[in-house]
Amino acid sequence: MELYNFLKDITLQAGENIRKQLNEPLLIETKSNPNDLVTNMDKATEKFLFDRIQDTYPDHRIIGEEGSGKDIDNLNGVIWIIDPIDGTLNFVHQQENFAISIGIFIDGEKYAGVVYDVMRDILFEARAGYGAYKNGVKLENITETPLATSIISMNPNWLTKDFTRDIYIPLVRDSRSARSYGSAALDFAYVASNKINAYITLRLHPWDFAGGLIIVEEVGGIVTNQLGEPVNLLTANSIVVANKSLHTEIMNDYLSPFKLELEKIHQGRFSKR
Ligand code: 2AM
Ligand code: CA
Ligand code: CA
Ligand code: CA
Repeated sequence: MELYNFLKDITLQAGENIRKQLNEPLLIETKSNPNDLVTNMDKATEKFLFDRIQDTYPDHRIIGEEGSGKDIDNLNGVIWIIDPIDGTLNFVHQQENFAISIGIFIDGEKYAGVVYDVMRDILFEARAGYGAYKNGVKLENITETPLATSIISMNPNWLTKDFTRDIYIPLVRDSRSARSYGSAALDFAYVASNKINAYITLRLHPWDFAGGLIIVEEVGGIVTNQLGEPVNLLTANSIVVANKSLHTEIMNDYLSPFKLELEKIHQGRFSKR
C-alpha cells in the first residue's frame, strides 16, 4: 500500500512538472526515423521518476523507454516499467493527449498500474485484485459488445501497408467506427473506462502497455498478442485488448483466418524491446 501511494504521488508530481514547463522551449530529436521523436521533457521525466524510485527503493529495478534498464532480461524482484511520455507526437504537436504510464510487477506478477492524462489531470489507477479507478471513482466492469456496435481504436497506418491492409480492413469495416488517439496507454485506459471497446495494434513496447494492462484487466478486459498468446513484458508485442466477447470475436473471425500471415509478421520481429 505504501508502494502504491508512492507510485501515485510521483506520477502526479511528474505530471505537474510537465505542466509547469509546457511553455519552455523544447529540444526535439529524432530516434529510429524522422517521425519518431523524443524531447528533453521525455528524458527529464524519466530521470525524475528514476531518481525518486532509486532514492526510496534502491533495490527496485526500472525499465524505461528513454534508456533505463536496457540490460534487464528477467522479471525477478520489483520491476517498474515506465513510459515518461506516451504520445510524444501529441505532446509536441498538440500539448495534450499524452500520458505518463507506469506498471509495477513483483516477480513477474502484476502489482499496480497508472496511466495519467497529464493535461486533463485524469489519473487511471489500479492495484491488482482491488479494482480500477478513474480520479478516485471505481470503474465498472466493461460491457460485452459485438464488433458491429463497437468503437475500435487502431492507427490508420496499418491500413496503408501492403502486408497488413487485408488483415485489418475487415475489422474497421465491420465495426461501428474506428478512432486513433496516438497514445497506447490512453487507448488501454479508454478500453478500461468503456469509451472504446477494443484497441488493436501491431507493435508496442512493454512501457506502452505495462500500466494500462493492469488497469484494464481489473475491469474484465482481455489482453493478448494478435496470435492470442499472453503478452511478454520483456519484449515488443502485437496487441489486442477488448472486452471478453469482443476479444473472442476479433480473434476467431478476423485474426485467426490470417494466422499464417500474422505468424510470418511475428517471426523474429518481437524478440527484442
Ligand atoms: P510514444 O509516444 O511513447 O513513442 C502512437 O500510435 C503510440 O505508439 C504511442 O503510444 C507511441 O508511444 C507508440 N509508438 C511510437 N513510435 C513507435 C514505434 N516506433 N514503435 C512502437 N510504438 C511506437
Ligand atoms: Ca517514443
Ligand atoms: Ca509509448
Ligand atoms: Ca514515450
